[in-house]
Amino acid sequence: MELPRRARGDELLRTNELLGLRQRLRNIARRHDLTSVIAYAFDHRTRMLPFIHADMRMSPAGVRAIGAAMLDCGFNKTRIVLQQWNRHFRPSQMRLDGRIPDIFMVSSMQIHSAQCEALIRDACRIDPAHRPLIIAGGPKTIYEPWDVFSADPLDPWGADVAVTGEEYVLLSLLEILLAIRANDESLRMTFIRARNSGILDNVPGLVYARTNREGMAEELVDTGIQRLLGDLDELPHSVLGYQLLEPPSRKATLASQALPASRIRKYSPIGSLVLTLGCKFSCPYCPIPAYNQRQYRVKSGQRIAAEMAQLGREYGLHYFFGADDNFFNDEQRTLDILETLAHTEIDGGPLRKRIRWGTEVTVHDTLQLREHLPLARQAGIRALWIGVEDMTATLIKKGQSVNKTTEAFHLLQKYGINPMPMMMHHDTQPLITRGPIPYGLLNQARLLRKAGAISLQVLMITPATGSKLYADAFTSGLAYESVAGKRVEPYMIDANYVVASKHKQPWKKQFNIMAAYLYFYNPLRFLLALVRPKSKLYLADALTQLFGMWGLTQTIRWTLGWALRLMRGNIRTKTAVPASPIPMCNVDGAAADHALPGTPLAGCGQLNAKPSPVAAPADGSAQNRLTAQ
Ligand code: B12
Ligand code: SF4
Repeated sequence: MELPRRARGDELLRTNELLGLRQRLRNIARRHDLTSVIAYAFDHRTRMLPFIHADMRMSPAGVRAIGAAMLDCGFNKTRIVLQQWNRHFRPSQMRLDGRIPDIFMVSSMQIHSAQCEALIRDACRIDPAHRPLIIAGGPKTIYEPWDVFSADPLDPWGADVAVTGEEYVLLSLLEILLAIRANDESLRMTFIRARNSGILDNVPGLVYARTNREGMAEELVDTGIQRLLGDLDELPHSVLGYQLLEPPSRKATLASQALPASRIRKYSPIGSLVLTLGCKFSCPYCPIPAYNQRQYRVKSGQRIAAEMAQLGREYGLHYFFGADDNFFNDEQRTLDILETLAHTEIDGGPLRKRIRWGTEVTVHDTLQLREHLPLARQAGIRALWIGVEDMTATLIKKGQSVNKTTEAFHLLQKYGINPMPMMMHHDTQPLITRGPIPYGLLNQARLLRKAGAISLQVLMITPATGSKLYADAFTSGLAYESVAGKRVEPYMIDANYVVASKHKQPWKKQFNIMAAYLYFYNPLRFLLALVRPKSKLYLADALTQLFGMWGLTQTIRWTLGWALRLMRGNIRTKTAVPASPIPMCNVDGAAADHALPGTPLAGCGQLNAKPSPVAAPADGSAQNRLTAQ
């Protein structure tokens, strides 16, 4: 089920709305000496192909963006902790500026939910009188905000609030809280007063709990779908987030200083950058168009050039990855960015000589832009990840075909850009086929390699939260509950595991993925890549082979056991959509925008429904009252 769309014409923030909010907060921030920690949840069991290097060596843009927004608004006592680098970090032991932080934020993808929950649980061990305000956000929370609240009275834990949106939502929440915060009051206490008064209901993009006397979430209030930032030039500069990274360590606590600028390149040599967001296609298994409210959002060429140049100057970063959904989506806007990057001069030389970058595009748009591909290369692009999915377009039609894909790959290779195909394996695709139509997975891997691919991504089609096909995958008996006694856990929903299939022998699908990778990444091909490389970039092909072989060992290590379980059978499928067990409603007591089918609504909106005016903070007893919330 996709996220609902806001009323037409009301999807985006007004021009300069984020700029205004940032300015207002800067004026308020001086009066509040806030400390905050932002953690990126990461489950190390997900370390395998196709992203075995990037997962550790590219610090995620989401937490950096949130950190940048905090710093930009004047909250400079902020630290970003990546579980990739700090797997023993314990929020219950964190101290920043010698004290327990005022705010603890967690960002998570769906596959890292177990770690997200563990982090929140650990933060909840802090005595309620000193507990930070706990805010959850990121791709998991955007689609399943209820999952950061406990439904079990015998096992209470949970975030105070889930943010289902971006920077603007978080900053709006902070603006409201700081406007009513009393001098000595903890921010969590301020939040509870604000929540109970109903003033948060005017901020679309939040989900908070109405609690009983024991502090248990009895119902969740969803303030609705966020308004999106249309002009991405209004975002705080990406250089800021890097200043806040916690140095890698094995400790549970935080270091006294953030990672120095001189060491950033060592740990995060690839800089992921938001350039554009959104996509014009409508693939039924993809949540991206609906999340973006069918809008296409962009940064200007000048802004992108300025960010890349400054990241190079300050941290020595030269390799970038655009966090785009489909960078070639809009011809005019793409050309604006490419022209600017190709012609910008910095420090007396062309920027394009100092930067190398890649991003995601489609076959269709690559061919549309065929005459501009030399410009793309001139602008520093050296690799493009292309959603080929299935070359024969049996799974999905988005303008690709065997000939078109081959043509697009040849063109890219000709102009010195590495085509990096992303394939989707599905129930009806065999491993290998004979005959004129290259329907089999290996047939396609072979064609793609011949056409110039130096890397390969093969994922099993898996229900994605927020996509059109999501709910149906559960009600139709496609999604597995458990296999041979082992439950499907969140870390396994990364499309590397076969966890949703109607195939009679699903283990074959699991082995097919391994076989395709083994076909593509192997010692023989490594040797060939040394003497007859596919890439014009020196050693790029051979090095990718080495990474691929290493990644494949990890893929086999993690998924072989699952394949064997699939062979044993005893597959139990899910019967219902994984919806919130806690009743959810919108601010008027009607069905919530983020609720999935099956979410209880009965009685929702009755509890504490009558907002109390913003109660004045109880002076001395304010902290004590917290224990009862
Ligand atoms: C770049 C990228 C990657 C990179 C890098 C990830 C990284 N470490 O940076 C790589 C290639 C490694 C990658 C891998 C995968 N990815 Co990926 N990736 C992306 C992509 C294209 C951009 C991410 C990004 O940087 N966005 C820009 C930032 C600014 O946006 P953001 O992270 O969403 O953060 C914003 C908000 O969410 C919010 N926010 C975020 N955190 C928090 C926290 C708080 C407290 C608050 C208030 C707000 C907040 O504010 C932020 C600023 O606007 C997104 C799609 C997209 N356009 O977002 C998919 C995406 C994140 N990936 C996705 C997936 C599924 C994967 C893989 C599982 C794919 C696979 N099968 O292998 C793997 C996982 C690997 C792993 N072990 O973690 C999904 C996640 C779906 C979900 N619901 O969790 C996404 C959303 C794509 C999709 N299908 O919609 N990915
Ligand atoms: S082309 Fe890619 S980003 Fe666009 S809808 Fe399809 S899968 Fe999603």
